Amino acid sequence: MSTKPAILVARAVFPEVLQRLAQHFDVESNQDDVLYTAEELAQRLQGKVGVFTTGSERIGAALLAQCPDLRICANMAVGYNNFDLPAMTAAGIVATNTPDVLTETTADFGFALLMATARRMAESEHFLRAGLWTRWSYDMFAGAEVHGSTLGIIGMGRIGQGIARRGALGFGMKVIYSNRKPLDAATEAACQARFVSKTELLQTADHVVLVLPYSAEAHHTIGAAELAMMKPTATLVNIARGGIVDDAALAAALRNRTIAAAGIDVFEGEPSVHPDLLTVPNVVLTPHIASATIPTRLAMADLAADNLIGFLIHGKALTPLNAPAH
Ligand code: 8YV
Repeated sequence: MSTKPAILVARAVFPEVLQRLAQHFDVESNQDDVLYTAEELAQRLQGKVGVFTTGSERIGAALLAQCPDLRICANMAVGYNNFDLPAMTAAGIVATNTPDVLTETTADFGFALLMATARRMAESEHFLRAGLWTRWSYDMFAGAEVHGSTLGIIGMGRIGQGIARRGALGFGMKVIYSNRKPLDAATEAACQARFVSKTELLQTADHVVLVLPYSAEAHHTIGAAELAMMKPTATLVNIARGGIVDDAALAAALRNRTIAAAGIDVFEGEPSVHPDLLTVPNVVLTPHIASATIPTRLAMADLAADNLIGFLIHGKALTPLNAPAH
């Protein structure tokens, strides 16, 4: 019988990461990538001391009560709204995430989505593919200016700061941001960003980008009232989490031209997408891929693995989210 500690890797992952984990652990993996139900996850966690999760595995009090051996959940994501952190701390379970390794890649994507949205890339490509392009015209798919415009960032953490730097230094944008609290002066200066209220941001930004973590308070940060505050020429990008935007209200605002366009990578109830978003033309839709480059996904998987090895073998997680007492 193996003397190695037993862990579960709950989703398919890079084979080299599995091999590295197998040097330290007795690994049960899910390379078929069939999503576990809550019951199946609890059953597979019997006898396991650690679990490698992604955003699709919910870890809460009911599950933890069924898994007495579990000591650590390592999420392959910087966001951790799939974790009930207070319940994990109360149960003595260490939670970890993957900060830093995805910051620049995710900021690249946020900026790409902003540009695709402002310059109507998806809408015009659909037009071309449909064989509707018969001649040039002076205002065909005229979009919004990016360079020199006002960029409003809601949620100024690491990724928000990366988007601010791209906008200010690369595109000469005026950057404003709203956040729980202002950044320190040095960080503000590096991002060339100015702290404003959410209302001022919504009323004055030409492009609004959402990069805040999901929490109950952040639910529907952007709903009908907020969309109505935005300029009719403005665009909205959500690379944060589904639920931060009221997707039904957004679809209505896009249809009524309350705002000009949106770029959305994360959805309420994803992978389901609100059917109205699928029928409005002025939206760029992507399937939660902001961190999706192979080097970044590998770095995320490696960090999640290193958290399991660090804690279970060497007694210390690298990027813990909590510090349970036992
Ligand atoms: C992940 C993300 O790909 O890191 C995050 O918070 O949203 C993405 O980078 C996704 O959560 C899967 O774990």
